[in-house]
Amino acid sequence: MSATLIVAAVLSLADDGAPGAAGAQGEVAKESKAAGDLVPLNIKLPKPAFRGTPKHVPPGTNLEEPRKGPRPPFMAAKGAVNVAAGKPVTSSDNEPIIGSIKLVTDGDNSADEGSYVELGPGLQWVQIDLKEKAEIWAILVWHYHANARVYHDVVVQIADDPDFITNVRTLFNNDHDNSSGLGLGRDKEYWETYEGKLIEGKAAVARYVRLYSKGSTADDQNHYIEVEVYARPAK
Ligand SMILES: [Ca+2]
Ligand SMILES: [Ca+2]
Repeated sequence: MSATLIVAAVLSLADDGAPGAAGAQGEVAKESKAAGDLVPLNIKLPKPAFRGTPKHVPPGTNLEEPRKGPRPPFMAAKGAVNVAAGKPVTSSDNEPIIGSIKLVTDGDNSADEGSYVELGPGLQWVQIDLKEKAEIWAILVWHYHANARVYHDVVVQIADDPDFITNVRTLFNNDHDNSSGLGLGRDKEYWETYEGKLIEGKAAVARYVRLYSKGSTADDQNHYIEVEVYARPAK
């Protein structure tokens, strides 16, 4: 064995022991032995538009404790990148109040003026066509992070077809009272921040991603700044 090969083998071991591999993601790490080496996901975060979260908890919410400090690195399969950038978006609201649904996948996750689309009040969805089946490791969503707010009935589903009939799987659902009728959600509501909400894909394979929401603590409308889908081509 050449010296180069030995070095490569040692480096590969070091990758497995990268910080953040243990703990909260232990389950994923175990599952993905077959998927090969896990590496920290390379996420480009926007500038924070505000700091801290309000002390009061809005009535009728089912909030998780805000995290102290930055999100730990998320471990995903090597080669998982944002495949949603530039991909076509459709929506339950064809005539947004502000902006265009193209903003959902235009690659800009900043809270700057003009960076968000505003959909009508009540339950609305946006849907991304990844154009081919992908092995999904993480979905990151920024609804709106120019100020602190909590969106209601956030449900994230993946499917094999655009009508969400075939092989529909729910990756996240915080509709704790099933007021949106998509099933009882066990996930918590959360404050929007510049870090976005990271939803684990658990290496599920799908072509279509759909995200629901039903207004926020700020108003009844629904907003998206960006949705990123970290995935690699499905085998
Ligand atoms: Ca955007
Ligand atoms: Ca609800």
